[in-house]
Amino acid sequence: MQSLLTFNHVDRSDEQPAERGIAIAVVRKGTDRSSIDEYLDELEQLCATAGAEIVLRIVQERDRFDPATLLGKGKLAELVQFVRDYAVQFVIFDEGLSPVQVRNLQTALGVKVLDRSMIILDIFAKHARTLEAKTQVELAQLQYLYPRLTRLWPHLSRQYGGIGTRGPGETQIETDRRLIKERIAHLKQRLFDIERQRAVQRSERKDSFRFALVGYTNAGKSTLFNQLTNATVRAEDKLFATLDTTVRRCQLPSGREVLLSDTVGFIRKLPAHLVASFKSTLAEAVESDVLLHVADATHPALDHQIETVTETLATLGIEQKPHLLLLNKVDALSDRDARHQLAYRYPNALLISARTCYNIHSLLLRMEEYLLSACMRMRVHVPYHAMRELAYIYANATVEHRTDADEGITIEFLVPRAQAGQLLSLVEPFAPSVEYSLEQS
Ligand SMILES: Nc1nc2c(ncn2[C@@H]2O[C@H](COP(=O)(O)OP(=O)(O)OP(=O)(O)O)[C@@H](O)[C@H]2O)c(=O)[nH]1
Ligand SMILES: [Mg+2]
Repeated sequence: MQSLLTFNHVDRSDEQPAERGIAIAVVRKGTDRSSIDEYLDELEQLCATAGAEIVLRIVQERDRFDPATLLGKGKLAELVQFVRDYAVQFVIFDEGLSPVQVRNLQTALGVKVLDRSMIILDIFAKHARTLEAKTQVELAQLQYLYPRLTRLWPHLSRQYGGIGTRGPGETQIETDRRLIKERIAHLKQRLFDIERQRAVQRSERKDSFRFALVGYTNAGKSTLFNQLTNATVRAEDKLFATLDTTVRRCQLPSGREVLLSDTVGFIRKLPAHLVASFKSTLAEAVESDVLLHVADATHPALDHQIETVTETLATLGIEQKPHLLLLNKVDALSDRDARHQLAYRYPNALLISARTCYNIHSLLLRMEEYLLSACMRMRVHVPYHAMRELAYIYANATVEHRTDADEGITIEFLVPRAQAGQLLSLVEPFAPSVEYSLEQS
């Protein structure tokens, strides 16, 4: 898929220079310096992932934002000069810009003007590989683009020309709008079909206990996923290396198996359209039993990243799900004190390293505890004529004790709560008084 919005991606191997740009944060007076640096560092990293380089950073503190240009007049004039002096091809704002602001700024500066959402969409477009991810990204792009469609955009009919034809007397923009609307409807239908297939796959896995890795982008989710499941999901020092969801079996120390999923990461100010169009990708996390929240313990903005993830989980309506915070990359912490401080600040978290496998066994034991706490313990006497039911119990529960006697077999087993009802109705005909209790971890 082509990028609709921002950079013409260059293959880094063909030695074309990266596009150069200026990054700007417009903040309220009194915003602390470390937060501003954090925002700009991230914006710079986003640009680098998209294939562009930031050559200058500008901060403007204001009490009031100008609705026409966001920046004040004086700062804008200064910026015009910087654009010339540094010979940059674009200017990027950390804030979301309205369509009018983009147009006015572009006119004043004479170069491409971008905001954070555009660059995130651009990276998603660059990294999307599966049909689902590509469809989701294109939908988000078009929904973002639609209200911004002005004469400044290149004509879309060139890209989507095959879908509709130009009606008599229509202006180019009207044609573009109509093409986009039709394309959006088409993409939504395609996503609906993909989601239906996914729902069938998920319902086939309904009986398994499911863990989902979630977290800020680049926290190490895919690296951990590969360690826990022997998979080979792409893990790189790049933002949004993963855009789709993979599910694999994971074996716990007792030999019990659970399912684990790896998915797209979150980021501060993730464009709302993206979250909405990635609904089917995130469904695995939404329907999981327990969330494993992976955070990069070495990142200077650790607290903010954890907050952002918690907020995104709330947007998805799953902030109340049982979850475990994993502070990853502790192998890269400079000293022992840093680990102690983290353990003190986050008493419920587990410090791990996906790279060196530090504390991975403890993580598996914690996962086992979650599994057991969601199980019921049952004791049933099965007569010898009910061997099919016995086989069913063995296939769907974890048998812990078994006593063979003359009149039948007494077994004690753990079964996930979700399946307990079905199992009870199966064994009831020959075991009317089943003993059971909720397993405590
Ligand atoms: N030092 C160290 N680096 C790690 C560890 N875990 C992951 N990394 C590195 O962190 C970077 C990101 O890892 P990924 O596993 O791709 O992270 P992710 O959360 O899946 O990222 P996205 O899919 O891009 O959101 C890679 O360069 C990894 O090698 C760790 O325990 N220690
Ligand atoms: Mg990943």
